Amino acid sequence: MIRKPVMSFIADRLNRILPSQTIAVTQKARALKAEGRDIISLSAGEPDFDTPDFIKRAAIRAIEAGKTKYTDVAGTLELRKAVAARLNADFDLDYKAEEICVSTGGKQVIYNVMVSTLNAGDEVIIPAPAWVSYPDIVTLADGTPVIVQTNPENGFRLTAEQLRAAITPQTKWLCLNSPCNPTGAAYDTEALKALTDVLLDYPDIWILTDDMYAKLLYDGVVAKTVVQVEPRLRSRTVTMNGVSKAYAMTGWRIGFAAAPVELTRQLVKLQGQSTSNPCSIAQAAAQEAVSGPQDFISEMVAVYQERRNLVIGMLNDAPGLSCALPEGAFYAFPSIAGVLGKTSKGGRFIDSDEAFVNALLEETGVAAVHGTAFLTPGYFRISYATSTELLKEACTRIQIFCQGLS
Ligand code: AKG
Repeated sequence: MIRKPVMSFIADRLNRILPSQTIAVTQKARALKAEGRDIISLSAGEPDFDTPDFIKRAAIRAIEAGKTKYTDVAGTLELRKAVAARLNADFDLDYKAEEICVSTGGKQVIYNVMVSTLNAGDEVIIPAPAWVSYPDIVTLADGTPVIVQTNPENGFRLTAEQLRAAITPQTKWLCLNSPCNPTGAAYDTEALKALTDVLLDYPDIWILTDDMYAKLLYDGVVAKTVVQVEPRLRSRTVTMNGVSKAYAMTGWRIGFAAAPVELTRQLVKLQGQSTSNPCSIAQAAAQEAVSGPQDFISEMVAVYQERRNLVIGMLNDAPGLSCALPEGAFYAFPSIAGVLGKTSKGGRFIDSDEAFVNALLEETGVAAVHGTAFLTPGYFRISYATSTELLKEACTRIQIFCQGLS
């Protein structure tokens, strides 16, 4: 679908996509705060923890050692080896350095993958709720996103039946994200095996598994990744991960792909003609992150788990909202079914999730992202990667807002 052109000079491919909604809401919240409004932003998927000092020091050492020049387009050999070792330690995966491509964040990994492989008409299956950027990146790359709505009754996990029904001769990729942004749903071995069994029947379909939140799991839940569960899919899987969320390094922009060498070479070719290598200093920091001490991650996870419990409890106490307990990531994705059709104290009619988050922002200063941005109307997403104090205050405001609806 071509949206109304913003400017006739602009290419159709850009008119087909929207600005990133997570970024748009975050920027709006930032602008309101700058105007002096009392805003609590729960919109961005960004850890409030600072990047650990030992990682920062590695970046400072890199600058001082003059590591300020171009690196290999795919990332330094040292970082690619360190990434391979981390994937081995965490998921039992066996990749060589030439099968790793480091990019400027996970987003560039997905972009590289889609632009390198999609022709017009190729379909990409995306289970929804889904992270805002998947469909737009697919569209930008001339592909067709095929959205499959998962059900809350299945914990928002794609089932084998749903996957089989979505497959057509045009299907080129399945995009999986576990734990999922925005629902926090994670696939255990059984849930993943059900999907990989279907994929074994379709040898032309590739799998992009976005494991960005795989270290952020609660209550002892263990999530697996595709190749770990079904090594026969290794030759057609891209395992995507990065340092943004698990190491509190969003601004450093380092993501990576582990993929068969033939595809990796194409990702590198594209990257060499677009951004060249990711930042050399950020690469040095990422190398320290993935190969240095990992114990701070479990400390962060323990804090996220406490916050999750607090937030889910408070949201479920807000009249008209209901929210399942997420297994991973740092998002809550409550349903607003019980408040649709009501009017806020400020006189705003809540006829959609977008109307809900707009009214919430205007009347309480709490910024959240509407479910439609994640392809699932009737919900909204809040990030609980924010201080416990602010979360309490934000959830109290949400409760008061919902109590005031009539
Ligand atoms: C999110 O908020 O969902 C993120 O992953 C970070 C911002 C972005 O969408 O790139």
